[in-house]
Amino acid sequence: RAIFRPFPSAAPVSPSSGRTKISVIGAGNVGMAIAQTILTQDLADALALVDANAEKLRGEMLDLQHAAAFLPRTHIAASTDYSVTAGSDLCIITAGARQIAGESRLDLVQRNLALFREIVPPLARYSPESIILVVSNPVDVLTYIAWKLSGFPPNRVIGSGTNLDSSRFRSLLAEHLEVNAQDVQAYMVGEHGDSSVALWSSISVGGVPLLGSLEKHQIAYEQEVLERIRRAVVESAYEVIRLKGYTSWAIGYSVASLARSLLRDQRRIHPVSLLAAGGALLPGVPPDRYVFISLPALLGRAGVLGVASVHLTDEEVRRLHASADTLWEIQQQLGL
Ligand code: 6V0
Repeated sequence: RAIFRPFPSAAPVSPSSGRTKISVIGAGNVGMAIAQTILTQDLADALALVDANAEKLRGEMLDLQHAAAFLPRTHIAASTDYSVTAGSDLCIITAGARQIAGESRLDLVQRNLALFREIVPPLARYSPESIILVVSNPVDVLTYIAWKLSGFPPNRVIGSGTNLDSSRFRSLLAEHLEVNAQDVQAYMVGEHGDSSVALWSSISVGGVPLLGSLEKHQIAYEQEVLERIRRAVVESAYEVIRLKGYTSWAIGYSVASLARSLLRDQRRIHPVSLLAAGGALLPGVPPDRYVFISLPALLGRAGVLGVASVHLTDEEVRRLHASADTLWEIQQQLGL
């Protein structure tokens, strides 16, 4: 069985000028954590920031510019006008309306759809060759919306999806096993957030498959312990929000690692939200159901290059289908 399933229309991207430009839309907590991680990790020659709040935006730009003496040289610009993003290689969208108490998920999506109608078309016009990376929530539906509004091929529209959930998963497993999280391979897939699916069979530590090794050495493991870790991953976001009001650092590093894999053609595997249904990637989902959901993807300069042929249990497939159905139903009501 092939390791990767090819992704539709992974057309090569025409070579850029050699200078790398990243735009971040939304200079809030998340956008600025991403911007600062991109700067410290030397991932771009030019960084453009866009936000609807002109004063806050200028303040954030100046504050970053004043750190120039401590950072790799990057041209930083900011404007409420999208012309500042022209010629971007990567456009990261973090702007989003926050959920109001009592508001349904659909209402939130509708408000963010209105926002994305202002954001995505000018981004696509000013940077027709770029990759769009959506971070705003609910990320899977908004990635679908960005795909529809941009007219870009699916390999160039990605949602940060369960990349962050997976890094939380790895860090909790590493803590449990007392090893470095960088040596733990583990994926969460599906819908970002509460319904994400932990792929237990994918976990390996230093190349040793975890469940297989426990079984071989007849070490009993409680299904309950595994479920507790999965729940802790889901609850960890709520805990951070309860404690500090928002999440920022982990999503900043998580998105910067995606930016590196994409722009430096690293061909690393990240679970990201991609056009998974409406094709052969989620067997059993009708081909005309276009849903963005996270699967482990091979990322490079052209965006999504392929999708890992992961083994899914019947229960995992059932849960992915349930998420795909929910997302599809929401999308049907958007009138896009
Ligand atoms: P925030 O601090 O409120 O920032 C949002 C920013 O968007 C503000 O600065 C607004 O001024 C700006 N904005 C609003 N409307 C527009 C517009 N039309 N054009 C340009 N800018 C606009 O929110 P925060 O930064 O904390 O979160 C941003 C989004 O990221 C939210 O949707 C979060 O739910 C989402 N997150 C997604 C994560 C993921 O893993 N995908 C993780 C964390 C947060």
